[in-house]
Amino acid sequence: MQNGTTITQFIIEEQRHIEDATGDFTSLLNDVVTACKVISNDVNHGALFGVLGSAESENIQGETQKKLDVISNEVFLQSNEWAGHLAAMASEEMEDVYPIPKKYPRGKYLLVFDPLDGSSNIDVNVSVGTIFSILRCPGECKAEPSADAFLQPGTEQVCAGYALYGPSTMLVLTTGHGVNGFTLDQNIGEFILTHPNMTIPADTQEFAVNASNMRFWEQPVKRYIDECLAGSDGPRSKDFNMRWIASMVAEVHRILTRGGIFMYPLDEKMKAKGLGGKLRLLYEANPMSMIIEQADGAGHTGRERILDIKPEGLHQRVPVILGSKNEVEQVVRYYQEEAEGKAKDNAA
Ligand code: AHM
Ligand code: MG
Repeated sequence: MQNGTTITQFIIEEQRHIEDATGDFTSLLNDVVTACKVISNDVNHGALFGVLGSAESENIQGETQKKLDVISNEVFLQSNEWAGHLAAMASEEMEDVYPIPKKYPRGKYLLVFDPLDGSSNIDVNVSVGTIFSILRCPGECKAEPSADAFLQPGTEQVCAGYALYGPSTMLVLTTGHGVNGFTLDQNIGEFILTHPNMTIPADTQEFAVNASNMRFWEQPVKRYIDECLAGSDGPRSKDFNMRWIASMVAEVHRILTRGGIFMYPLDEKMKAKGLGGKLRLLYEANPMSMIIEQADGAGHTGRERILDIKPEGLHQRVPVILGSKNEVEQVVRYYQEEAEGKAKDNAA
């Protein structure tokens, strides 16, 4: 087999064109990649390593943690705390910011991650993943950063990526210059560039949504899905296919590969609980939206572009509608039409 481009080589070559690059970012990404390899190994060995099942704890969201959620979180912290590139980390599995321990130097970046997304799938041996986002620490981060340092809109992300632990392990990455996918060669322990310049077709005939929530959906989402289900006899004049893996990384990866629309919209059940959505802005919606937009897709809540949201909390939840551009725009149009209709009714 011919030698491929390793992820390290790819990142170094990409960073070479950036003036003032110190090598810090390249080195940080290397540590993130190492963490993903370790998690991949744990996930692959599953029951053999005794890592399946629940831990006896809950995370900040009140969700029961899986053993692998806790292990993956630890792996990420340990891999990334020592090298001096980070000022702090934050994760789905920790209520507060994780400051870099005093024995290590503090750097200029912030790392925020969901160490094992879709972990309800882990015990049934279905794909899961890690999602991460890198931000610059605002100011010079002389003092220990608080949660406020992380509350930057998604447009400020320096890098976003995910690792997918599926039939093969993949890492998909953007630094704002397109999206590239790498496959882990288990024999040599390296991620090799296998999916250069990933792009999403603007049109699609495939949607992903948890349809068990249908009775709680807002009217624009109901309208969109009803029209998809009506198929070639309905207003869309084409038949749609449906997928739901309940693993956002696997879902986004499918969309990057063959197009589609993914939705976890706001619904009445969430509103009644005072929640802004199901998925978390900083370590799920933002990194995935950056990747999707960089691949020519779109990421929206129905009411605003996800990357424009000014975050208010570390674990803030938002509605997510992302994927093929024309389909996302169709849903957004339905939201606009509903808002205009309501405005007219109020004026009458
Ligand atoms: P998690 O971060 O607790 O794993 O939850 C996020 C996951 C997403 O990967 C997936 O899209 C969604 O939750 C599935 O939700 P549901 O169980 O309602 O289908
Ligand atoms: Mg998650």
